[in-house]
Formats: sequence, C-alpha cells, structure tokens
Amino acid sequence: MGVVNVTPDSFSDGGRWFEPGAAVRHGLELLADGADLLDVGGESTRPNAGRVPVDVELGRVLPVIEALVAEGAVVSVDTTRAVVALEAIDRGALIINDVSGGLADPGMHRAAAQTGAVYVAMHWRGHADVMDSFDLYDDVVADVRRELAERLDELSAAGVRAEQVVLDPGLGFAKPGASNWPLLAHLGSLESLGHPVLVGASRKRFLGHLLAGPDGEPVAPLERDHASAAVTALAAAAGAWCVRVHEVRASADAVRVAAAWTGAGADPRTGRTRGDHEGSIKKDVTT
Ligand code: PMM
Repeated sequence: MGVVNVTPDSFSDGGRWFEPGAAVRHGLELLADGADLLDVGGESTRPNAGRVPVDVELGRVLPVIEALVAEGAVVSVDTTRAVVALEAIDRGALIINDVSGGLADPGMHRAAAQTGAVYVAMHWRGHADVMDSFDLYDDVVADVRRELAERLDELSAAGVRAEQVVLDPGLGFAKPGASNWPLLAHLGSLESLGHPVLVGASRKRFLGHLLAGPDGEPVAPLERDHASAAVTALAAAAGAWCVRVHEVRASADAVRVAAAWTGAGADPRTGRTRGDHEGSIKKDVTT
C-alpha cells in the first residue's frame, strides 16, 4: 500500500503532494513502483496535529480518489470520518482505512456495514494532539490485542461482515517509542484474531530513534526508508497481509524476497507457508 498524503503537514512528506495534480502523479508513480493499493488521506495524524474541518478533508481527497480510480487504481481512503468514507466509496474507493478503528466517529462502523467495503481497524487511543499521553500499557501486545478484539465485537454488532475487516496494531499511535517493537515481534498474536493484518511502520518516529547517531538525535523521516523496507521484509515473512509505505520500490522487492524465502520453507506435504495468502492483495479486495 503506497501512501498518498494530500496534506500540507504530514510528518514525513507534508506538502509534497498537496496540490491534486501532484498527488495523482505521485500515486501513479507508486503504482509503477509496485504498489497494489493507494491510501489517500487528507488529514495528517502526525503527533500533535490538530483536526481539519470536514469540508477541507473532503475537498482534498475526493478529486484525487476520483482521478486515481479513473486510472484503474485500487484506492483506500485514510479517514476517521464516516461522511468522508461514504463519499470516497461513492467515488470508487474500495477500502476504508480508519486509524481510529471507529472510536473517532460513532457512524463509522455503520458506514462500513452499509458500503460492504474492506475496513481497516487500527489500534488507537486518542487524537494526534493527545495520543502520546496514552502510551501506558501493562503488556502492549496483550492490551492492543484486547482493544482490537473489542473493536471486532462492535463491528460485528454494527453488521460488518468478518471478511471485510483488516486489523492494524497502530504503530506510532499512542506508541512513541519502545512499545512498537513487541507489537512487530508478536504480529502472530494479532493474526490469531483471524483477520488479515496491516502494518504501517514507514518512516515512523521509533525508526528515527533506532537509527539515531551518537548524539542521540533521531534521523529525519526521509532517512528512514531503508529501515522501513527492513520492517516490510520481516512483517511480510511473519504473515502480514499488507504494509503501508511511503517509498514503494524497496518494500515491493522486500515483499517478494519474503515470499520467496517463506515459500522455500513451505511444508513439502501441503505446500503452505506462514505467509501464504492465496493470491494478491489486489485480488483480495476486488473479488
Ligand atoms: N499511519 C499513518 C496514517 N495512516 N493507517 C494505517 N492503517 N496504519 C498506520 O500505521 C497509519 C495509517 C501515519 O503516517 P503518515 O502520516 O506518514 O501517513
């Protein structure tokens, strides 16, 4: 999944694709680099970001979604608002990527049920201006799993079919630093909830901290792409269904390496591997 942020202020690429034509061209480049999906967002979720009015968010994402769908792209809308999700699906988006898992808008699960779209429920504890204060876990893997299981119950109660739902540990959200690593190391714990898992590590702060030099300064977001691709390889080998990244080419290669690696380790009787997803992501969301 390639990221198309139509925002002036995203932490890693804010402003670079803000003008609709630039966003569409960028999306097409990501497809050429090997992306199966494009995630279009109009509201930054960077730490301490404020909210964007709904009409501004709609004005940013809808023309870009329409143009990318017209080009044949499989598009996901990155939004926490039901009305934006509904309008985006109306314009041809196939996936609702909700970083709040429905907690930010009580209408969101209903929108997912109504549209039948693929729905990504990410682990979330609060908006960007306050999320770092919620980095409080007894056991981050168990706590995130339990909170996502609560989202699954709510989704089911709202009439969303289990096959629609993708889960995401929400790296960086209420997790500024060390809490992210156990979640990556135990992706199987989330996978055991029985849904495909999406991982969004690309260019996040915890990678900047990991790569810090002797002065302790985190490296800049654009310097985090190699580490992001390393996460992609390991996440794909651990069975992730999708990785959400800014720089697609290295991650697309990493996914192929992981598939070849785990495929070579397949059970000779069944031919199955841990990372066996029976077909491409594009096929999954369009059939
Ligand atoms: N991270 C960001 C935005 N949207 N969606 C999902 N499903 N998972 C994520 O981890 C995620 C997301 C923040 O990154 P950005 O500001 O660079 O887009």
